[in-house]
Amino acid sequence: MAYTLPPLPYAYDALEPYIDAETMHFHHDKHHQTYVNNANVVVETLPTELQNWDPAKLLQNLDQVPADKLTAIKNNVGGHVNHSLFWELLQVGTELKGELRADIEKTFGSVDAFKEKFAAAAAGRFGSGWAWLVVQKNKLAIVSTANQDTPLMGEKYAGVFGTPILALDVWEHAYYLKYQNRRVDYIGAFWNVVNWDKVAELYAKAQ
Ligand code: MN3
Repeated sequence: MAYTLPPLPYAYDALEPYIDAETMHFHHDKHHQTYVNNANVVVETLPTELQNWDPAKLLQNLDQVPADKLTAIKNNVGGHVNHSLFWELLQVGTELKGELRADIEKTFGSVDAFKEKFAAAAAGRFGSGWAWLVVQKNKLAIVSTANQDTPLMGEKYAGVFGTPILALDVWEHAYYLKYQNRRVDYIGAFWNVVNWDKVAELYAKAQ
């Protein structure tokens, strides 16, 4: 059961001017497609049962993956799952509200304090990786991972755990065309394109 590249759930220019259409074309059509292609090459070499699993389930059960395939699975299945989630988390014009807003205020002190802490995790991730808002045992937490690791992989493999409900890709390929080396500006712009409706949906599911 080969993985396929999911189409973007909106037009390439839907996130302008915060994330430009050219970046979205390269990021989705080239980078994500490459993760899908490379994931399919390595998944084909796994035991048949694992080949039929949902890719997220595979990342949650890395103990089952043969050691010599582990890095390729983490990088490429991780890349596929992370980007598939990331596209869905972006949209202009939604609002943080309801239970999720209340929990963010309770956990981090205020929405601004939450954004500051998340931005610091994203800016402080050395090299390539991701910043995450996760649900850990019914509590919100901010974590970051290297490369294409995801909290879904668990502490043993990603250094952190939890169910992702918000993600920010801080690989240079996510921002370099528009922002060059200014990762902090990209992170600032990100708050204009967070799909809070999707975050709230994932938050409800993760309880
Ligand atoms: Mn990326």
